[in-house]
Amino acid sequence: MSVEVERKFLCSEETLKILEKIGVCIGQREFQDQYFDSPGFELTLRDFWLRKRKGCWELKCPISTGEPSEEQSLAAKLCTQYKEITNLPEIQQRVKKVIKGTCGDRDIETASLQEDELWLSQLNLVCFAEFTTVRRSFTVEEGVQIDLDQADFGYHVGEIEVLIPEGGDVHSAQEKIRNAAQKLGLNGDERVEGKMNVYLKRYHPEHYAKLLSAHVL
Ligand code: V4E
Repeated sequence: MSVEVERKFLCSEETLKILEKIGVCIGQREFQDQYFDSPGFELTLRDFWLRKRKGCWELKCPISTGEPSEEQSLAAKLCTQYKEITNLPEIQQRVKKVIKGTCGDRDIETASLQEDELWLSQLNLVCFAEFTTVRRSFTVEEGVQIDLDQADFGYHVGEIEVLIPEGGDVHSAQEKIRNAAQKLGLNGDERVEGKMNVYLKRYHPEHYAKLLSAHVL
């Protein structure tokens, strides 16, 4: 299990030029994401994000990093960190725990052996967002990846990402991200919206409003 620490940024022409100069392009790929939740948004209102991408399941779970120190506070404010679970039975158990009591009588371990539709319907999960992304990836130093995403609903966003093991040093990951951002000439001090923020605001404003009220987005 790993923890993804990342900072999003808006990639100007200038930033792209710097990235193409100092970064190493490690490829381009296209993928479709489908996100799932219960009709009452029990997962996303708790900041859990269940996704299927290229046939693989992933659950992003919130982690607490405690109070940031004074000097780290801006780096911390600009970054998000989520634990990523990719093992399907573990995802099912975790989801079941989060949405307690809504999964009926059947055993989820049995469900894990069945088609996706079965466990999704047992847990009353439906797809609430579906979009395709073209992603160009770069590295600027070992362990720091930069993704430039172009979503099919017309939103472009960049991400600086560091993966650490669970329980690893989140603050040093934030520091690496801060250094990479400096190299790219990024000096904004506001959080940049992710693809999901823009998607929900545009296509599911009620869901978006609930997440804003719950301080998830
Ligand atoms: C965690 C999260 C969501 C799930 C999608 O996460 P994100 O990293 O934006 O997507 P993507 O495609 O880059 O995934 P990757 O390929 O890196 O695994 S949707 C909303 N959140 C929460 C969230 C937040 N509160 N604030 C910001 C700036 N981003 C995400």
